[in-house]
Amino acid sequence: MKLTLFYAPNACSLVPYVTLTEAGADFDVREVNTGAQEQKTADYLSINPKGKVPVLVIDGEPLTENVAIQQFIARRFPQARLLPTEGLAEYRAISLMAWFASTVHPHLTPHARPGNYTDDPAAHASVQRVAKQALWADLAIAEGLLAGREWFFDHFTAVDAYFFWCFRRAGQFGFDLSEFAACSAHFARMQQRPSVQAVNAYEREVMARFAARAG
Ligand SMILES: N[C@@H](CCC(=O)N[C@@H](CS)C(=O)NCC(=O)O)C(=O)O
Repeated sequence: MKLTLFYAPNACSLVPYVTLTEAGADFDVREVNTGAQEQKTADYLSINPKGKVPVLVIDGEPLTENVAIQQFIARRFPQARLLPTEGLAEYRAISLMAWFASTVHPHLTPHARPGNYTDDPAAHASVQRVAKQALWADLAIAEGLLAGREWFFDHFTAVDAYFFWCFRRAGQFGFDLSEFAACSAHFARMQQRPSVQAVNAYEREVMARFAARAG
């Protein structure tokens, strides 16, 4: 099986990068420079008409949406135990990932791209203020779920990889996240994992390549 991940630095394509690495999967990476709008080119849109990363191309067939990609990886590499498979836990894992995708992620994007939410530049600060309040409510829920636990389930899963990206992205906007002690401890635990160290190093390389190309 040939796997190719379309990946952009800082973006949520980090999620399947970490999960594929945790799975021990053999995969290629195609770097997408979203700063240069490569995701909106005709070539890219022919792979993903949504013009977003990630895409995981599986034997030539594109699969989009982190919720689906994470489940694909977990089922394809069962020995890595990347999602619970028993009882309600299986569905609670999907429920959490759906929440990250449908709610938490949209409360992050306005801090990078307020223009996606209003065509009035004077309203950017207001959009960001409201998104931050909503993000804080999300993080308070995650804090409750992680309190006293190492991982969302009884061992590391793809859900942890996904939440790691959400929390990392929030930190990249310069927010002080220290009040979320359990989330911060989860983040620190994730930073120790070789998969995360690999993606951090790879991200630095890609960003340096893009910067060199931009001159
Ligand atoms: N619902 C999608 C979200 C994908 C998404 O929004 N990706 C962002 C990066 S985090 C992107 O490609 N943005 C580029 C753009 O909007 O032009 C998923 O979970 O896979």
